[in-house]
Amino acid sequence: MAVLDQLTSQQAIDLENKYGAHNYHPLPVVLTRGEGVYVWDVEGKQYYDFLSAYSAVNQGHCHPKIVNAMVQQAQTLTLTSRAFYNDMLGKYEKFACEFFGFDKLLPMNTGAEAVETALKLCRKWAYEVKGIHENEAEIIVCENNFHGRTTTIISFSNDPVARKNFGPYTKGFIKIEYDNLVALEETLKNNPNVAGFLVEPIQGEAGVYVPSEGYLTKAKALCEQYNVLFIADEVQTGIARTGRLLATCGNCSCINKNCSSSPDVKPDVLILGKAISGGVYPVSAVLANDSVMNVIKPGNHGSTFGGNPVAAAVAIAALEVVRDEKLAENASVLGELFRAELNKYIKTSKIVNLVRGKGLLNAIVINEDEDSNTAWDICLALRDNGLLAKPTHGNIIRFAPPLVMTEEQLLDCVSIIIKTLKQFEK
Ligand code: IF1
Repeated sequence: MAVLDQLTSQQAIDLENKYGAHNYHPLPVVLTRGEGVYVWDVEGKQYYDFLSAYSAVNQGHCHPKIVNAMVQQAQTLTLTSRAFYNDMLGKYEKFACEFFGFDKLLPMNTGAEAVETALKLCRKWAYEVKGIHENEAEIIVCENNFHGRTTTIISFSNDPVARKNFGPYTKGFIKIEYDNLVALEETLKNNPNVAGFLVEPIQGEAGVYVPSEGYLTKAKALCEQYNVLFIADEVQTGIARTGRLLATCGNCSCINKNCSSSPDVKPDVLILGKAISGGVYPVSAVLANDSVMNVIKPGNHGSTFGGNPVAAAVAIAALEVVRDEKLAENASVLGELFRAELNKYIKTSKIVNLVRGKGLLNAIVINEDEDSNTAWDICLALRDNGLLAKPTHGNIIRFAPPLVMTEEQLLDCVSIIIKTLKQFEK
């Protein structure tokens, strides 16, 4: 079989099965092309993408402006390493710092690397600024978190599938219940060695859990009171997905002047990935102000590819698209519409219990056990009806379309979803 031969879906699946490590269980659909909110499989069938590569493709597939920035830069200079300067990185750092309202940015490639970077930054700050004794810093994390796949990150996961038999685990983390301010305050009060609180503004993998109103604001205030860094993992929630530039973004100094949230929840450390590149290239970043970021000195941390000129050009273009196409506003409006339409259906449904989420990060909860196959079977039927989504747990389906969707397309998707759910009503 020549590399350029067009494979059938089954051939592509067989190849992955035989030659690829079995670290995923993909929905059986083989995609070959994407444009905006649509993807096509190798047999030519068109689908709405309702996953957006886990919220990486917020700007839509193959956005011409972002792809063009990548191609132009790829033809000019791709990689210098940080051993030398390049003429794109500084431009990007300035752009992103002004965009999100921080003093400095540290560039990495994947979300997990950016989380690792934030953890290292937090520990170093604890020893050199806060004055915690070396090797004694603790970082508070939440139950059911998802922050990536590295050895340290899975050390504080409580998903047995992600964690079992990968020990010994990294120490220095205290796990508390998500959305529980009492637990946070108790932990802060009883542990003078706490350096940071790492939190997802909405828990994605856990099943799109939106915390109570005011949780993030109060958690941030508690962190300030105890001189602890509030570290927001916005890898999935960030960059317009939840209807604002950031899910933690209140009246901060960022460019999104239309934020509707009243209180200011500005993280001390902001972690971004996925959509910062519109899904065309692995780009991630940690942002912080000088008082924190300046603990990092030459040689302390880095990456061959982090901050490369292609990543920089791509990220500037991807953020410009978010701003110019008003994706946060669109996500907010379409998200309200999506939940309203599904709520109408749910009133009379026996199979769906509820829809929850913010902006265009939503999930429906199926009236079944966690270990049932119903969510998977619904996703197969959605696929057959022209819409791609993925279950998280056996009874939850995540819905996260690209944010460039129009109202007409969204209503079309709602009708596909409802038509499909009807097939499962008992
Ligand atoms: C997988 C979920 C999404 C993330 C948050 C860091 C990272 C992620 C909040 C790491 C990554 C992904 C990775 C993907 C599945 C996935 C996921 F289902 F697990 F929850 F998005 F919904 N922080 N999330 O969500 O970023 O290193 O992957 O670039 O690992 O299978 P990464």
